[in-house]
Amino acid sequence: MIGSLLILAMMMGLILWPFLKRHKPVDVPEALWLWSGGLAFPLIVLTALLIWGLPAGQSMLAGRTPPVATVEAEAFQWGWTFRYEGREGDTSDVLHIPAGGPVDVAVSSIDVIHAFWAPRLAGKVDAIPGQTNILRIEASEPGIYAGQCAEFCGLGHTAMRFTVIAHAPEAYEAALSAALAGDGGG
Ligand SMILES: [Cu+2]
Repeated sequence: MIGSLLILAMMMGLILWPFLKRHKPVDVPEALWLWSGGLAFPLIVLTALLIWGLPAGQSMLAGRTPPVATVEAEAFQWGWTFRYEGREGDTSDVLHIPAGGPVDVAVSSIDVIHAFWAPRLAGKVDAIPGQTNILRIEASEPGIYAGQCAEFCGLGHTAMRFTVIAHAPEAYEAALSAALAGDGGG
């Protein structure tokens, strides 16, 4: 954010430069503009972003530390079915996780491409038919977090929301059992 604001300010400065300067314009050789502004500058900026971005992206994927829970998120037109490792049944449009540790979500789809996205818990990952993508999410505090399909998937796309409920770790198993038993899969 700060970097892009600095670049924006620099570009605005360059645009304003000819209007503010009353004296004879400085003749900058074209080759200098081309090599510095067109090649060197973007190369430095993009390399810096890549160095920062690769580990940031990697941390979204299942890491080396074992997760505290593993769940499945199956997308369909237009909703979500969540299943839990070692448990019978499922929940619809509400995902229960323990707070305070990484949770691996195995994301897939039964029809078209969707995307799993709970903005406050992680980045987004595509839900692709015939393929399972693992996304690591984490809620530092117990609470209710909003989720949304993030890939246009048809007329019901905008309403394809879900909720992630993060429970205190000691209350998780009981809360999950209640949710799985509660409404027979709803
Ligand atoms: Cu969608």
